[in-house]
Amino acid sequence: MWHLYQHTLCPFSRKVRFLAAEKGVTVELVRELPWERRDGFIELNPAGQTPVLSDGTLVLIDSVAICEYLEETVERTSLLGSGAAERAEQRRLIAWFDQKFYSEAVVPLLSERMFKRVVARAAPDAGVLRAAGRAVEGHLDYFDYLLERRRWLSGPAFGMADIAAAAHISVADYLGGIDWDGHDSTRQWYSALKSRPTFRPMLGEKMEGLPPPPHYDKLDF
Ligand SMILES: N[C@@H](CCC(=O)N[C@@H](CS)C(=O)NCC(=O)O)C(=O)O
Repeated sequence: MWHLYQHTLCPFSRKVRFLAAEKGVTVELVRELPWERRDGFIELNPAGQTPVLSDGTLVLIDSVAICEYLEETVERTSLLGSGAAERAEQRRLIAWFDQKFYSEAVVPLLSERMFKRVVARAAPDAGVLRAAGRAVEGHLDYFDYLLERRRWLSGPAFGMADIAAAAHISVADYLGGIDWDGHDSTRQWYSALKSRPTFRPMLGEKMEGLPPPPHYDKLDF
């Protein structure tokens, strides 16, 4: 049995959970708060980061490595695409979310709205939140541009780029960081993702002391 050490507002954990569900792989969730640096967790992953996937013998670390492991070992429709060019485009967009969207939008939101409220008990910095809002707006404009030309983010087929995107966007949305007005193409695409039975369970989870905005788990938002 696979155990996934994860945190509900960690986008990398959400990406692995969504992908595992799409692949039909059952994982038992272990709640891990990385900032607590629990000894047993540091032994498992010296980097102290979620997610970690382990079956008790094999320990897989880093969401990209875990997703590619599941892609290579589970016989199901490929979520990376069939040709080299398709896979390159999927990987470009996965990196976009894991690096660019994460650092410009998710990190400031997590730090100001989650960490400061739940852990540090400090007031959020309005300037940091404003800059994150501007960054999100620029990203949404780009996703609209792509989705006006493609059915899914990387092309005609649903794939790992959509999974990575939904993981990061859902965390930003939970933290009230997304203004959907004027972004109908991205909103339509995200609504289709929200309705997938493999993704919906995550939208029902709440972090104690930090409720999401009312539209967060609605299909019509
Ligand atoms: N490249 C890693 C990034 C994982 C990551 O940054 N996880 C965050 C939580 S979302 C974390 O554990 N941060 C704690 C730390 O870096 O010490 C992956 O894709 O899994």
